Amino acid sequence: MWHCLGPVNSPRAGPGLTRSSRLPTVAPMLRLSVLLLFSLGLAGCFHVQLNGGIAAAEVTVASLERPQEIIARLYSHDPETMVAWKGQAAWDALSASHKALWMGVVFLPAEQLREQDLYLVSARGGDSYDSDMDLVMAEAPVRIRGEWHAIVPGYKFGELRNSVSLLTEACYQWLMFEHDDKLPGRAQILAELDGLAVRMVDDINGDGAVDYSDVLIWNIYSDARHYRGEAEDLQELAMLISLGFPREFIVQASRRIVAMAALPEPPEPRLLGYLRKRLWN
Ligand SMILES: [Ca+2]
Repeated sequence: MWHCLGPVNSPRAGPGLTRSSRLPTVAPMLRLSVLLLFSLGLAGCFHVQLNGGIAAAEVTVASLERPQEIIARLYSHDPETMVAWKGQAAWDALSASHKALWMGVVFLPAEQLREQDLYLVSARGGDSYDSDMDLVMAEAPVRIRGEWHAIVPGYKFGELRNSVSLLTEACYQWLMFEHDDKLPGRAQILAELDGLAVRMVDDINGDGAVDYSDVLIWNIYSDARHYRGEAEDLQELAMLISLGFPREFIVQASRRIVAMAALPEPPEPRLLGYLRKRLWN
């Protein structure tokens, strides 16, 4: 039976600090099942997630240059669509953890997209069945009120697993803030996204380099420990999006996720509090 492990200390984590490794994390076998789930040979498989997967979220794809022109609009899987797709018996036969992992999965179409272009994938609303990330579906889901984003290069829609996550939202909001909502050209955007990735995550896909591909593939269930910042900051952004806070709060929390991850070493707890306060104001 799959189960959650307790907190695992990261080598970067100091005493009294809440590093991302202290998010609920999953056993190695479960990590394998996350990888398998998103590697079923189904290209364009994205996981829409905040703290855990978000079911029945409205997911739109638009050109990054013209975000108001929606190219595709879909909804992430919820229990109802899973039963309609797999059948009641097959759904009932799934373990609790596999049911939870299917929440938030969405297959985005690659046919209408150009590999060399950049796209904005936006997720809105939906239901959180596993906000405590214990991989047990809650009886009554929590309704999500806000929206979050991922900048996705066109060729990524042909890959097997990527996410619209807290980290993709942090990157999107960082870039939008830095450029006063007027994003530069494709090459500069990609270079800046790669630069943010180096600050924020490890080489998650194991290709020997850290770049934006590692942010896109980051899954809060299986890769929480690969975010270099504080679990507290991720959870704060998840809470603000869930409650539908105004964008200025989302921007502040996103910038803190990037900035705190960039610290070379965990600071003293008192300094950490000071930094948070400065970054907040
Ligand atoms: Ca990599």
